[in-house]
Amino acid sequence: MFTKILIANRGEIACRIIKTAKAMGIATVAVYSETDRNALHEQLADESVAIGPSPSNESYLVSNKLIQAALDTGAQAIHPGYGFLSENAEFCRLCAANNLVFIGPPVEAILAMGSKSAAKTIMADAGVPLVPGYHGDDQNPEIIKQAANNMGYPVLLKAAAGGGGKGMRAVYAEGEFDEALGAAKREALNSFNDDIMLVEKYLLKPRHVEIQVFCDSHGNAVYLFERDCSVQRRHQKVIEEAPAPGMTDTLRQQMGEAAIKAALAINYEGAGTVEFLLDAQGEFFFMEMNTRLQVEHPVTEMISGQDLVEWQLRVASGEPLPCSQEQLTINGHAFEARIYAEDPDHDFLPVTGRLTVLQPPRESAHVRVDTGVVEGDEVSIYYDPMIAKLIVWDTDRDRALQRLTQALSEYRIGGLTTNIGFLYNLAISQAFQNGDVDTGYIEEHEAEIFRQRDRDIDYAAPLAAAAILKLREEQAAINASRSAEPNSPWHMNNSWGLPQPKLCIQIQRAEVSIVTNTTLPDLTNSNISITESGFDLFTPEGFFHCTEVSPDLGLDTDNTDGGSLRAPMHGTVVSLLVEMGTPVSKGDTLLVMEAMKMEHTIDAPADGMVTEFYFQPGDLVDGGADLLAFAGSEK
Ligand code: MV4
Repeated sequence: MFTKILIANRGEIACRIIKTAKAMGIATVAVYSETDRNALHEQLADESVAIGPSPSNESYLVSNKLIQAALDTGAQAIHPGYGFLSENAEFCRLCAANNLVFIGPPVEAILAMGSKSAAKTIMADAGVPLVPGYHGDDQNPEIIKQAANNMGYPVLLKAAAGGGGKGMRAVYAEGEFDEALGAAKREALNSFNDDIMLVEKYLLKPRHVEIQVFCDSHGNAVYLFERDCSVQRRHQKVIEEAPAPGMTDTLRQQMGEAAIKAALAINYEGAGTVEFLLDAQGEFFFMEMNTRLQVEHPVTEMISGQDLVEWQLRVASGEPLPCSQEQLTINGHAFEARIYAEDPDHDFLPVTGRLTVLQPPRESAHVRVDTGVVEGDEVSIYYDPMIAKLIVWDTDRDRALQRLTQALSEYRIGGLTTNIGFLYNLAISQAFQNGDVDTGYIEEHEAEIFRQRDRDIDYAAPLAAAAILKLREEQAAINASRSAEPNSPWHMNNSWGLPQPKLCIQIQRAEVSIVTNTTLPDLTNSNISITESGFDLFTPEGFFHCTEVSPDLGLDTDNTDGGSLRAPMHGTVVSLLVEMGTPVSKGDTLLVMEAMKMEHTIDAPADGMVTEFYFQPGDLVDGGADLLAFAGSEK
């Protein structure tokens, strides 16, 4: 076994690999870019080496820097993780040339899977089922079209060098064929500098079911069952699970054996994933093979009880596989949800910024969080904005799904927008609960997942009001217990608990006002998490982001020519962001407060100016206290 390895990656996967290496007594070397100087992976490793500027193509993608770092530190092997150089044949060769073990497959296996056409030819010869189609060398457009006509429409054109849906075009009739082929070829040439095309029968709403395989250098091969990754958005996986819903023992065995055939056909070694499309009739077809450890490997670990990184290290160092096929069994059900800094309400644009609050749910036998960041870290523009992978396990799918929704509702992230509410809405949607998933799932259930309709706001408003009252009660209790200490600075009057006839709440993008002396619903089946800009409400009907707006100012925007702005809760004034008497615009941040470790901003309710600040930075203020006097400008 190796005594020292270098991890040529960052973030959660680098941390994941370090964890297993540590447990096996193997020393670890991390590499880090400028931005990652104090990143978690750099801190967790025994040693670390700086590899240059933040952009990946000047650091994590520069083969020579990584090889040099390994040679300088005396590492015997390099684990590439996923992404970056993990499927780069040149890097794999360079490792060998420098007497470093590449913890991954032989270079020939990477090359064999690099072209979809070549891969299909190999798989056909090995007897692995393929989607009917044409993947020949003759690229004469008439030949490709004839193949399409023969199998019948719709067909799917794919770039041989493609991936992630690029250079892919569906064609529904012969009349559209020539134009579609031209467009797909141009896109492929632009993206991959290669316009070799193949054509396949277009399967409607197939499922994406992939098999985890493992091979050693002694000719042994096993499959560690399947993962269902059908729930995707623009070819990005969103929630993965194992085993696949509805999978039978027979089909599992057939797919597992086909995957092993695929791996043996290319003399595979190490961890690999064979992706299949599974149609509604239970027929499956080879799609591609990924020659790396995948992002979603934890769901396989949870149901098999095996540590796949440990398997990789053993196999790469020449040991046989730790288990035979007969020794491997499935125990329970697991889900993985990918938590991203992105904005589902703005086309999932990546979001950058500081993670001012980062409190994952407590880890247990049921909940695992794989992450590479801690509270206070920055999600930068340079890398994938994934914050964490939330992995849950239980004895069956229903229970595991319950664990998932519970854990999502406990996850607290402040400082930037995340997809947690979206994941929650997805996880509670009826068809997902039923295990009725396919690759069209998110598009098909968009209305249910992006619930922002009036009906939902009407449902959420009384719950949000009840949540605000509950939060106030909790705050009052905290204040009361602090007041018990003599000379406590918290020993002040406060306005919590005073009857308030009306609450004004912004829910998602709607503003509503609620009379609170009516009976409000109970919150037993809902969860609340406080964020910087209000609170997140997780209900059995969906996720809602809520903010209490001041009844003085919130809805009645005409009433902005005078008055004051109040502290949303008991806390400390952090900073004053504008000068008294200086004109500001509506929405400008005037003051920042901190309460219960969370920052709250007080924004200008209209164009105008602050005429007086009543507090200075560092001052403690009561909830409801007037913070400043504001004068709106004349219209
Ligand atoms: C297909 C298909 C239907 N029929 N091939 C998408 C990316 C690329 N890796 C292959 N993909 C597909 N190939 C045939 N013959 C549907 C898809 C597809 C898809 C596959 C897996 C997961 C999500 C997907 C989303 C849209 C389309």
